[in-house]
Amino acid sequence: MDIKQKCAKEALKLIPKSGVIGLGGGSTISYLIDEIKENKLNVQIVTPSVKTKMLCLEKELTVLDPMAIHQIDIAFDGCDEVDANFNALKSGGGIHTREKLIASMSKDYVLLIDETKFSEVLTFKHPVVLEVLESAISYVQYEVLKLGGVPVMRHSSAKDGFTITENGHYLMDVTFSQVSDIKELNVKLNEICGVIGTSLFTKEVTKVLIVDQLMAKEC
Ligand code: ABF
Repeated sequence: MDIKQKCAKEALKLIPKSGVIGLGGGSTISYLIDEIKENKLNVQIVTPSVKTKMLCLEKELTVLDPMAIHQIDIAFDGCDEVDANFNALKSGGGIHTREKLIASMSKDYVLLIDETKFSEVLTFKHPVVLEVLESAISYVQYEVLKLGGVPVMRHSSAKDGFTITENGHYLMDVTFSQVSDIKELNVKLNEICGVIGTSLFTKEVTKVLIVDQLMAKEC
């Protein structure tokens, strides 16, 4: 069995029999959707991801608009890297602003990973991605350089130009070679005018499921 599938099977055990749950994007979440369908769970799903929404609708699962929701009991998501203090980078998908909204609404936000994605302290081998307002691109690049980051605009391909998010904004991949205070960095990035959201999650994650090992944040 695929390791992500195994992780999804374990995640299923955390889902209540009914109610509203959050599902993010990524391949592990796709497996979790299969499990929810197969096990006939009577849940309503709220998701930041168009792909996840489509997969759910294809399986005739109920999908709610996040606009109608202000609280979720439990939400599941993938990530690129998470550390022992539950700081996480969710840089690959480019939908982190909407993912963070679902995470913020959720009492429990569980990351589903394999052990290659876990580190004692975030290594920042993945960039911090900023969703940026078009007119602020230059200004944000300038401010990010002052914080020691190296900004590169994300391209869908050289021909197509910059990647545009589902919110109509741009993605800036910012590489940091050294980060002394992760939370402070996130505060500073969020303070830059024109930054809509960062892919660095410093306070939302409450649990991490490493295949079949559940870690919970101490409150
Ligand atoms: C997403 O989850 C992105 O941050 C990341 O690229 C992705 C990885 O998840 P998986 O390994 O399950 O595909 O939210």
